[in-house]
Amino acid sequence: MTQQSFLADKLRSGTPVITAWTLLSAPMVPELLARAGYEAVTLDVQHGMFDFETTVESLAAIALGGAHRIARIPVGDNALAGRFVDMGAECIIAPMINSKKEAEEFARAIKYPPVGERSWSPFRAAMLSGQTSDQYLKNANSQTLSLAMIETQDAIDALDDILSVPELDGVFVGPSDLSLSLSKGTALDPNGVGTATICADIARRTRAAGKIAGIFCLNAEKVEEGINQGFQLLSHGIDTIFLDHAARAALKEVEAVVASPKTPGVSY
Ligand code: 3PY
Ligand code: MG
Repeated sequence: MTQQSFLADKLRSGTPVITAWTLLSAPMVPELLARAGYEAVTLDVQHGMFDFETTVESLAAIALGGAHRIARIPVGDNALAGRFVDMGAECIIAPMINSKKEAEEFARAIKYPPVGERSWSPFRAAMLSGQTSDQYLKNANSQTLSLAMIETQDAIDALDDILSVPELDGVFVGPSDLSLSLSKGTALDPNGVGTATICADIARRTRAAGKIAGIFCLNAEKVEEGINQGFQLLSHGIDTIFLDHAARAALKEVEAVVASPKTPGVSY
């Protein structure tokens, strides 16, 4: 199977891409989200339940479902970033990048020389992208995206430096941690107006630097707002929240039917 399109090309062309976001580590969940029509699926290895094996299986399951493959690594785990791109992730999101040095170290871990120091053995990645090793080597640095999460006051203070790193493809905003950091731990306010204003400024500066801007969104309204602010990669919801909401709605529906049946019940 040859991969028809690449996330990097879509994002660089400016087209917004919406990614589902998954914490549950059963590979069928990301496949189901991909088959539901999400253009990309993000495996959250920072806060989710994934280990290396379930991440590997889930990357293949996303490909089977026809979506683009993204993984978020745990804080500072650049070695894992290298392993995930070897296993076929098209994009790595690195949390809590607070300085130019951290951005450089992260981005260089997933780019081949002379751009970075990625080590060679992309057997699975080449397979999933439908390329020979030679083709993969030729295309990997431009097709494999490094996005640094901006989610602290330190990151905002260092934003111009972070954006000046040539190996870095873009940033991804974490509004929850950002609001916590900006309020010195007193307010978790990912959807607040103050947080949105700062997010808009990050998008503007990132696009002006010629890089990709992404953001974590908890609902459709925030996705719309993010697109209007210039963000190109936008997450939508979380699988655990989807399941929780769907289960509650389904239970409410069945309880209403049981409480006032349209047809007389059978008595035994
Ligand atoms: C944040 O909002 O801080 C995130 O990292 C999203 O998961
Ligand atoms: Mg965060």
